[in-house]
Amino acid sequence: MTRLVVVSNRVPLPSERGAKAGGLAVALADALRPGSLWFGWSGRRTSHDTRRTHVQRSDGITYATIDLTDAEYDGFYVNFSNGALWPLLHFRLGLLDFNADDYKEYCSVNRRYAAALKALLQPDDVIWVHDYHLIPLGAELRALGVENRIGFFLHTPFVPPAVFQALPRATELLTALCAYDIVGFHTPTYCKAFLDCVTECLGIRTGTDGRFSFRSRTVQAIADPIGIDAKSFAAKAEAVARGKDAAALRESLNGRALAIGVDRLDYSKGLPNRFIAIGRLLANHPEDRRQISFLQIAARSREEQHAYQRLRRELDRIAGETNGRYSEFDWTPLRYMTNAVKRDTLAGFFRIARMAVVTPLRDGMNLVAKEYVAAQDPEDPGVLILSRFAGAAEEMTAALLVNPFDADEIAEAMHRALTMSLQERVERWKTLYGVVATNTAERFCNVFMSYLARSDTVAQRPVLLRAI
Ligand code: GDG
Repeated sequence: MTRLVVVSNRVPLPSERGAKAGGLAVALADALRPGSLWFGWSGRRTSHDTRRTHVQRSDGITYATIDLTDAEYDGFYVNFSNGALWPLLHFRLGLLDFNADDYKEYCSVNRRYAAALKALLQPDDVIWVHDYHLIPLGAELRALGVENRIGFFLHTPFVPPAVFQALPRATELLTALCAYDIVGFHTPTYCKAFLDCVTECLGIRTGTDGRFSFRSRTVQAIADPIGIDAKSFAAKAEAVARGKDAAALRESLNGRALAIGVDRLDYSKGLPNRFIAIGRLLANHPEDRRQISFLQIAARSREEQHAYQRLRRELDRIAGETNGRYSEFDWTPLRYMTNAVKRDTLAGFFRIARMAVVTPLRDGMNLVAKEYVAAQDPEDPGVLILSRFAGAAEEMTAALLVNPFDADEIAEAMHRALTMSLQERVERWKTLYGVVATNTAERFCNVFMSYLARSDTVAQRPVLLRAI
């Protein structure tokens, strides 16, 4: 029987589950049936190269991990993946920091992953590689003679040729992507941007069905939006909203409407503009003062990078200014915390919130938008304010869509959410819930797996190049 091998940069080991269940682990829960293998980095750094693969089993799933040396961690993970690829793929060329040695380390770690993984592979395995850290992995496996079906899914946006070509070695990376059988993206827009890059940078004609031939191999590009398990998230939210933490939050609101933002502390998430928008709301609509309390949970991430340190300082400043200016002795407009909150607790908080403000400058998909909708009380749902530049906006058109660069537009959407009739809230929510309950995590996995599994029917399947 075919075995699924999932590869991601960081493997969430069963022993570490708890406070922070990553979106990837949750999304793949359905695909990872007993018998599957999950391979990647252990999260451990060592001062010297051990070249050991650690293997452990839990609930029938095998977890195989390797450690990275400090030099590999810096060059591969911090500098090239997060310092060059992440800003590039989020249209932030001003933050792109390319260094040829880091790129070398990136390629060399991918080579190491390939060698360690090859030793674990069986002939019928299908391999599903995740995210921008591992773009060259497929080509490295091919170079070692691996002929299994290999798919790649990118969790970030993909950029048009004019942006992509700003990266030194862009063509090498694009060529590496063509070593996969399937290349998946969240939205038709990213899928098209990739095909445009293939045509423009590699001079290859691509079909309207997302297929093209490259060096005797057929590559299939697809759009396959990631989702959540909406029903179980809704049930969790309903239960947790009756619990202790939710009661404490509700009590602290004193009858005011809660606006919530939940993001990794990342410059792609548009947090400074969101904080400025809160000030604009209070300035432009004095009648809304004391009616709203904004809670921003922004769990710290990638703290070793300067761009993230600068972001924290900027947010501290704007939050301080806004609260200094508008707070009253018994009301603070903005609560801002950088500690992570438990996933279950978050679900309850989402249910209490009258609106969620999800305004990334760019985002591959944005699962928070989907979680917020799933968590709502169908009788009295809150309002989703969503950036046009989140992948989720291509599906969630019944949200209040805003330009995240325009603080006044975000402020107006917040005012509209505060004053929206119950009927409009219910109508919008019903449409949004329909999307979230249809495009689930299970569907995401099934669609990708149907392309990845070698079968004669693959050729006849409809290719998801249209918006869903
Ligand atoms: C990447 C892409 C794409 C957040 N704070 C806490 C916490 N979270 C959870 C959220 C959500 C997940 O983390 C974040 O997912 P997002 O999709 O919003 O964003 P990224 O982390 O940037 O994810 C993104 C995603 O991959 C999947 O393909 O959608 O575009 O950038 O589930 O709820 N969870 C807990 N505590 C927190 O404080 N437990």
